[in-house]
Amino acid sequence: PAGVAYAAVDLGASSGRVILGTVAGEGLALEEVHRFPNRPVRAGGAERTLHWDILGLYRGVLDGLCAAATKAGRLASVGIDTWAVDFGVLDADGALLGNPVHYRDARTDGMEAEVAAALSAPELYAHTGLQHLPFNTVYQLCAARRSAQWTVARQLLLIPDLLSYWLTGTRGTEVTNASTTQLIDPRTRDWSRPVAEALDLDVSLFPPLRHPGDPAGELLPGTVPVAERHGPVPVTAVGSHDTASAVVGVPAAGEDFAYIATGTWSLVGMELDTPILTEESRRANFTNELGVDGTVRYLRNTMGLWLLQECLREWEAGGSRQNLPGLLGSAAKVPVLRSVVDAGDPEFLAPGGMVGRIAEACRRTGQPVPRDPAQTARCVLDSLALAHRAAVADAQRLSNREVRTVHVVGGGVHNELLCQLTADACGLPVVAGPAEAAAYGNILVQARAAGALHGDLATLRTVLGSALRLRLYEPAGDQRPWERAAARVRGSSGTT
Ligand code: LFR
Repeated sequence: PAGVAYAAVDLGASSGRVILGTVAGEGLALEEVHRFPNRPVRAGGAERTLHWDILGLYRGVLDGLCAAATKAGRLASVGIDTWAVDFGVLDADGALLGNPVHYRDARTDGMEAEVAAALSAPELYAHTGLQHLPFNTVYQLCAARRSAQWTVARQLLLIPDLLSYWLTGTRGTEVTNASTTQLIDPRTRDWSRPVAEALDLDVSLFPPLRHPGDPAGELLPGTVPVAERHGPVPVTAVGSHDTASAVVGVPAAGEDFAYIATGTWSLVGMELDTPILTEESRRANFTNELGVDGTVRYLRNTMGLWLLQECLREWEAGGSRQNLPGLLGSAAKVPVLRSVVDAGDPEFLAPGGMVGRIAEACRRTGQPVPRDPAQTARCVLDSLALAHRAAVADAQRLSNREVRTVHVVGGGVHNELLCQLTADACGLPVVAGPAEAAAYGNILVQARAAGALHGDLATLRTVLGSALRLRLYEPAGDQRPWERAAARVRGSSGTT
């Protein structure tokens, strides 16, 4: 294709993608060149730890970059974003010690108490502004330091930084993703020494911080041979937390918008200039993750399409595989808000037995128990819309800013029922798209670093506006059913 080409590596919890972005003038075109499954693996002795298959993922990255270089001719740069919080442990030779552990593994059980003994939850929040999630890196580190591997550990690399290290031989810690460790102070955007000291964690195990747009080395000779034909290929740091890149890829005009980055998770919130570290914000379980260009991603994690993915996996394993479009069609016919669960409840975090856990939550709260896949799917989607509503309302209240439009980006864009229910629940227009927001954000930051695009985030987003076909969902008028339904869920995730 004509124009300058950039490759975005975007790894989510269920699949990885390599996407080629071509910038010509002020225009931007994206093309997916490779997609591969991300299948966690449970292995080991008695513990049976849930791991990421990191070498399989790296293989997918290499194949994807090969496909991208073959297609583009010359790659101007490569950028990597993945899910957050997880890390690899390196020894003194720079070799990886074991497979990185999945954040859904049970090794963090009991770690909350250990951390709380050193630093109360309000203190931890006042320093880091991070939502309590049982898998935040601090809890994982408390578990990891008990392992035999830890005695020879010399360095920690977050997942995108680990892949970047293998591609380039250079090491750094990209700051948007570092902010999810719960070891960063969002005011200074640097490591929080008080937190590290209180928890006796050595933050110098992480290599120095780098920022979106910073150079992050060049592909090592021989890693992607076809890419080398035109000379060295730089790797550029992007918002390496996929959600940071996805927020850059929100095609918003102006400031009065909320975003919902949908996928395995629903990340619901607003883009702010400064963090909100109040006790009220902590109790509402809002997080202050760092965004690109000095922004703060003020948002709440809710469970997301994970709830449905797990049900689908279970039905398939039980021999009653569901076809997704058919299932969503049947779910659309189930009466709205028949039963709902709290999509923020950590009880839904671990894999396995999801259909039963959803049924049990309905039974416990005195609601009709879903009896078939359509009713279960509808319960999940209504529950997600309800969680979206609560988070959008809380974000406005806590930030004292009004939202006029809700942007839905990520995989959930393809789920029309979810988008419409979200508009209805929020009582606000929903603009859906792009599904590949993280790849868009990744490529916009690379292209700006290379000098092909200019300006702040708002300016970069205008490039998106012209490149995309977006879909608008107008809200149905009546908010009262959603208000009543909100009262039925326990609201451990914080509700209005
Ligand atoms: C989404 C995401 C979320 C993060 C979760 C775990 O892919 O990155 O932002 O909380 O995965 O890393």
